[in-house]
Amino acid sequence: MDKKRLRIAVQKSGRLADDSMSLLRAAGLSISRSKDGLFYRVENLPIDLLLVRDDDIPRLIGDGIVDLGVVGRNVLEEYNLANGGGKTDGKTLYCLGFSKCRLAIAIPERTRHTSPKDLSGLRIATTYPGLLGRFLEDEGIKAKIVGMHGSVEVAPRLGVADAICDLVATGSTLEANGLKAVETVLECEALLVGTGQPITPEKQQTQDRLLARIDGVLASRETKYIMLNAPLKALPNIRKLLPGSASPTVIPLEGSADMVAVHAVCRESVFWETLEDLKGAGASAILVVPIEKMMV
Ligand code: PRT
Ligand code: ZN
Repeated sequence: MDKKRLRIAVQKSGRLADDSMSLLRAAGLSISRSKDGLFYRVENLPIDLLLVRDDDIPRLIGDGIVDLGVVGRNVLEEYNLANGGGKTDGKTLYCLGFSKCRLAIAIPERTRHTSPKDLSGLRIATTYPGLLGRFLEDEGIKAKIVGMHGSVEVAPRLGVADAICDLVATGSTLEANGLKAVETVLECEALLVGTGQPITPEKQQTQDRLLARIDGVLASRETKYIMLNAPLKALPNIRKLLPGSASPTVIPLEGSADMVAVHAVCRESVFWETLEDLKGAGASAILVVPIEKMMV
């Protein structure tokens, strides 16, 4: 691979893969597949993508093989803990908001649980011994960590453990195995991670450009453009109701001296309740439209 090209590791297939590629495409990267499926070359920017298993991403970043990576907080923090925490730890640049889940401790449904202390003396099966160990230490609990490589949810039924510590999204896997989540160890989502180390000026320039675009993509996902008509006298109230918008544009309406059009970029979600409140305050012809791209 060319040393002048920025390298980004993304998951080859799995829960992070599609959203990672969509984010990069939304940032304007035109990506073409290679024959071996390991590298993707970006045609319009000096960037190469490395398609790997998610567990390898923190090491690739730590070893400086790639400059950036998209990985779950659970995988990054577990790696950092296993490696003693230090200079080669990946540094989080952005929380990307997808692949959300939590690392939780779960016990059989019928077992009583009122506080973390109830976990004392239990055997807890997990593929995250570092994160579980930190949680137990922080809570002052003595429990046995049973390291597993997968299918942790069956451990209690097999008699290998009394509890598990695993990722939970909808909770249906726990339910299917007669388990209930009782403690949260870590809230997780996909992260954009960098090396925290200096890179060549060419790569830095590419990285800065990419990060500015990712910033724009993330901001535009939350942001909406609102347009409405309002009586001039209702303007102070309407301004207060517009979520996350500091200075809306107010435009006179042709042929009606006491009505104006208000246009605003709202940096927070716009709910039906907000629209109802705006209407209640006198607004009419309210339009909420998504923003495709933005650069601030
Ligand atoms: O092949 P590779 O090693 O790259 O992928 P992988 O199989 O190790 O990981 P993958 O693709 O399953 O998950 C990648 C990342 O997605 C994880 O590291 C998390 O950060 C995030 N993520 C989000 C999840 C889940 N949601 C999730 N539900 N990772 C795993 N699960 C599993 C969980 O382990 C459990 O078995 O799904 C089950 C629970 O789901 P619910 O919906 O039944 O609660
Ligand atoms: Zn994995």
